[in-house]
Amino acid sequence: MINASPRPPRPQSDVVPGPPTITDPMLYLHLATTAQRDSTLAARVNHQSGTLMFMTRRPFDLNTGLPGLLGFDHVGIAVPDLDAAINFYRDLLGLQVVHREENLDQQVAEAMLTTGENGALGNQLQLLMPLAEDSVLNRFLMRRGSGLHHVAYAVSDVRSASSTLRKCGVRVLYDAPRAGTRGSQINFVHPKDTGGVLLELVEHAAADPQNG
Ligand code: V0V
Ligand code: CO
Repeated sequence: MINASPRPPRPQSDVVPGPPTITDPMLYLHLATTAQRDSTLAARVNHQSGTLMFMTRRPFDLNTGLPGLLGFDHVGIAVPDLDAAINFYRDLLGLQVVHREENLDQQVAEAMLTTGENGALGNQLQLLMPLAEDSVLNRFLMRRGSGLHHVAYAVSDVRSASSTLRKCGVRVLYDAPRAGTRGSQINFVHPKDTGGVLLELVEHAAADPQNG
């Protein structure tokens, strides 16, 4: 029999604090079962991580998903040696480099690769190498080793998408979008609020030939 733990308070305002991690297994079980019963409960329980995710105070108001979401954009992979990683994907899969850039704001050197035929939106691999020891990417490599770093989604308006997601209670990292690849504007959602994968929002520059 599960102890009747107090129900979590419903978020009252648009600004919802970051998700607490549930360490009490009984509370976790209670929340999981309550969330299953009560479809209007503004909380979701991530069964894998035990993290309570306040996904939104009005999850069903969004209904059709994130307005302005255009599709997948790229998958980002953290690597310690960019040229070695490019050669690896070129030799193994025949991927082609369509763009290279150093982003000093993000402190990364990056290469965009595609399968060739359909080089546009949604079909790109972004290889990222840190440019500085104290960069977030180097911290990631030191802590977790090379591997999947983020999944990026193209949106028509990154400010509006960020604002909507913020209202849904996830931590959007920047108050204002920052410079991304090929003149795009980007923002991120914290991986601890998405089940473990850093989520990037990309609004492509209007002049970008790869834009759609
Ligand atoms: C950190 N963690 C991650 C993660 N980075 N988990 C999944 N995916 C990632 N990428 C985990 C980490 O293992 C810890 O979990 C926890 O989050 C906190 O780690 P931390 O070391 O304290 O975190 P920080 O200080 O490194 O910050 C993490 C965030 C940081 C996400 C806030 O990476 C960030 O600001 N990212 C946004 C900028 C960015 O990533 N730029 C590079 C891509 P445990 O171990 O405690 O469980 S630039 C790009 O994509 C561009 C330019 C583009 O596409 O145009
Ligand atoms: Co990216």
